[in-house]
Amino acid sequence: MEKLKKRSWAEPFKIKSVELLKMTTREDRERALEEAGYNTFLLKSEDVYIDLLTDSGTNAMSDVQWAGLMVGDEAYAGSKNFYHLEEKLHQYYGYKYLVPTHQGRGAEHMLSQILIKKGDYIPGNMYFTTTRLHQELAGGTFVDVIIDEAHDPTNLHPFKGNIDLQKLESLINKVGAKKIPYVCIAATVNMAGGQPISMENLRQVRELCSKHGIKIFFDATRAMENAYFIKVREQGYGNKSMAEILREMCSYTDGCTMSAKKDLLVNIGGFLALNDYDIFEEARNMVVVYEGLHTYGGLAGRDMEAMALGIVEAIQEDHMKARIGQVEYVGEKLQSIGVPIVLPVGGHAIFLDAKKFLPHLQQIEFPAQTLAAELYLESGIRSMERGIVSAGRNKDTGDHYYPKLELVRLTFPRRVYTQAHCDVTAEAVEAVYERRNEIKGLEMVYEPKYLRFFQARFKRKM
Ligand code: PLI
Repeated sequence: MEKLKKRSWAEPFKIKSVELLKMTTREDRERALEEAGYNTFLLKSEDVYIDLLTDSGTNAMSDVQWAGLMVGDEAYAGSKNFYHLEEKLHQYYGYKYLVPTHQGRGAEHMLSQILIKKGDYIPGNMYFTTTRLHQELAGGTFVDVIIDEAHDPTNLHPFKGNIDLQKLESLINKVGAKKIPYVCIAATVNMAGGQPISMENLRQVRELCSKHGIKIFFDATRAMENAYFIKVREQGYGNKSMAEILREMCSYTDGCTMSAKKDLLVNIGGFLALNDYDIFEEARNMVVVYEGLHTYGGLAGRDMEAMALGIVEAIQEDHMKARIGQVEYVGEKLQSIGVPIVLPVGGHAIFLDAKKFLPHLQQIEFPAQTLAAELYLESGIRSMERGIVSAGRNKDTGDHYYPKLELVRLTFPRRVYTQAHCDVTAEAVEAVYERRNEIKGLEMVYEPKYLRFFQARFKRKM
């Protein structure tokens, strides 16, 4: 008898409830795609088989979190769930003050409005769509100071989310520290392919910023995934717990914005966390205008309870091993059949390199948008464009940004899909890859003013 040589691991949960999926035909999908203007954001969810659009708010909550909904304290003011969430924030992230928000961009809005003045610069490790827009709406200019390796899909640097200290320092020398209200550090870096930042780099950025009196705000949306990468990749952290690593990461920053819809295993929610009392005071004033009272910030008590419980579940190492392990599993499959993807495989998603996948298309023919549409047509799998459409236009010149990375993101919701779904996904990508030479590009026929990727419409080029 042949021996099984390897010891596998599996998810640290079992399935208690399932949601049935609708299967569609190619004709159904052709019709749905046309109606959606070749934009996967505009598809109806019921027309989707495996939904890899995003890991945002699409997580499966545990039975304990669902039970937590029943102990939601829906008082207008002073809900006990707010205090529970505050306790978990102190315990795991270490920040002093909490302002809940309906989701991440609510926190980004307040932070940007409070700290950014017209003419300011906000350096960051690659842009994120909503983060940069809020910085710009507040009168600031985002400056990308991520290391060059992050823009190269094949570079195997283990921490492609790192900040290039020389780029940061020359910006400080050029515009002056007074024009830089804060450095915005994302962990992991979504647009770079879910790439982590190292602890060493965080520490160095802290030193540099402290020297110039510049604050650091953390986009902690996927910081726990980043903590896992530090644990498995960075020297000296292998024996530290995820909780210790997360606390140390946060200790180099002055506060964070959080979209709890990712790491924290909930369907809605976010917060702004701060150490500075004066900024907190401003945010606490502002939140009542835009989100809701400072003890609920646009959330129901039950949402805050699910989030508090989610923090504790998400920080578990076995959870993170399975979460990131699933993404790596798909990455290995695609690599083995030669499909071009961003390497190393990131925390939350596989990113197909659309420039290499469809080299016959110009960037202005929207290769990533095209590829996302083709994958849906092939299989009912929904993915997301992360290229020229997402990058938008330069606010001063009105020209398209032409990002080096032209990617399609296959994003894995936490605790939702099985290994068989992963196999089906890899096979569908392979089928599109085999007919890649016949694929034609798209033309944009409707372009919204803000965050155009959500609602833009396209048609096939003849
Ligand atoms: O979607 P929000 O407003 O809860 O969060 C905005 C947001 C902020 N930072 C980062 C790194 C994000 O990834 C993020 C949202 N991301 C989405 C929706 C995504 O699909 O990746």
